[in-house]
Amino acid sequence: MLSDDLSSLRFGNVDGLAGDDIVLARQTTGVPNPSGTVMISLDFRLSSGGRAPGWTAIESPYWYRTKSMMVELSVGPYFRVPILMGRFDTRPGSDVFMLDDERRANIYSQDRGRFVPYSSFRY
Ligand SMILES: [Ca+2]
Repeated sequence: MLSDDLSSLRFGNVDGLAGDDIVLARQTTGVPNPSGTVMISLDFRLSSGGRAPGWTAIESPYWYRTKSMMVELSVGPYFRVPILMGRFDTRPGSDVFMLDDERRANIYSQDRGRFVPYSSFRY
């Protein structure tokens, strides 16, 4: 039985091996402390071809958001980080596209092995 929320799953051929892969993106948003700072973390995992018996950790980016940033960005403390799959560059395989808390794009591709900035301006 699958115990994870299906909205945390994305599909694409990230690893370049036959078959679409399942990418799990589990977001955790902490409770704001008295000064209004909150930690947001994402746990990205991949199941190659959707067949692997377990998940392979991709990357677990995290950041802290302050109260002033929430006001500036007009987002609440519990917003979900937008995550998409697709081909966003010329490198092989699907990329994982993520907008961070400053609404800047980052993409992950298998050959880079980590998220890298994809935009200079906020979306
Ligand atoms: Ca694959």
